[in-house]
Amino acid sequence: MSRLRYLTAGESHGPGLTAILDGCPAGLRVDVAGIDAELGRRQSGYGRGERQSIEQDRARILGGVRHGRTTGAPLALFVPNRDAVNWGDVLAVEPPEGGAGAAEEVVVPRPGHADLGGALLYGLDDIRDVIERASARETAAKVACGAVAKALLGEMGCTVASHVVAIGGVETGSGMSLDDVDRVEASPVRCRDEETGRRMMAVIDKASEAGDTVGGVVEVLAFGYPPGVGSYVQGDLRLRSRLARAVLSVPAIVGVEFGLGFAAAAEPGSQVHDPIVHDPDAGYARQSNRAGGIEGGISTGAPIVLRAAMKPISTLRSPLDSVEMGTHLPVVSRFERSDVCAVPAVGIVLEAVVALELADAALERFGGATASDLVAAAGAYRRRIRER
Ligand code: EPS
Repeated sequence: MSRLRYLTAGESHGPGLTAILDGCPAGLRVDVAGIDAELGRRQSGYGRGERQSIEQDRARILGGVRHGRTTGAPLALFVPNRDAVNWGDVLAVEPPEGGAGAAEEVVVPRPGHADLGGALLYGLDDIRDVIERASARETAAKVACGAVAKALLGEMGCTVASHVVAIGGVETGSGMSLDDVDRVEASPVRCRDEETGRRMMAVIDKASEAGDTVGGVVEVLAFGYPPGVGSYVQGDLRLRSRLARAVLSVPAIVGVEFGLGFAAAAEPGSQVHDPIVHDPDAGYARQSNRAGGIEGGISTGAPIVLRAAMKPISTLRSPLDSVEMGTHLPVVSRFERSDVCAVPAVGIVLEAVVALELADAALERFGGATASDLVAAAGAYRRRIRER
């Protein structure tokens, strides 16, 4: 069903990450600097670990773009790992000299990670194989694909943005406009309120001193998304179900809510639903946007608003109890270089997966072998519903 789909491959400390983005219409302007800008945003943020000072993520486009425009062919994207040179033969494709076991094996799973489940699932003696692919490094490939989806949405007048609304229990209110974007981007924790941002940084510092980690909540908004995308006729076509799956595909995301979200469960219906109005020029609209831009699984044309909760990073400098695989002896878990807080960074990843899903859903609704076909069909739909 999917029109725009992507797959990623690659390990955290291998040569790099590869992504294939299939189904992008032809004629879309794609510049590598735009993709790199998104990759740079993902690397920044207060609370990130040492790895980000090694990497300066840059994408190479290996297919699907010619003279600055997509051709309709699949895009092939590659983001090299600068850190790969520091890992010698650990990730070598060929068996190491001295046979298996020449590189030190990881046998103690870290609680909260994919380590134990992955080693059991794939019958692995060395947890390194799990760590490498389960690492959030993979999200760089998602962001590279998301940058292209954002460019496509941009053609339709749609902008996807995000801001951090909570870190480690320090919260600010939800809601943002495009006027807030510069303020958010200037904040080390991507919080639009400076004072709250300082308190968020203090919480991160405190966790760092304690050898601990902190999670938080990010709000993602899509402004200018066309109405009429998604459907109620099958559950998997509902725009919320599609977006929820996309958001929950990001490592460490444990919850998602739309519009009023969980708060709606405590309010009477009169305080939850958005009264409908009609303007002869603008057509149908809502007096408020408590639904978060989606009703009956269909976009309303109001901003799409969702929030995602990220659990604290599982790798702790003061580790939790674990068990050595094979011997079953109780041990404390091992420490693998990590972040204290990746909430600001996950906002960029969430923007990417939301943009990919919204672009895919729009392509399903409006079709188009070229970017301009898509824009024309979305415009025709807007005109049709205005006249109803
Ligand atoms: C990350 C790269 C990783 C981690 C982090 C995120 O690099 P390394 O393992 O070399 O330090 O810093 O990943 C995790 C915390 C995790 O749990 O996977 C990145 O590029 O985002």
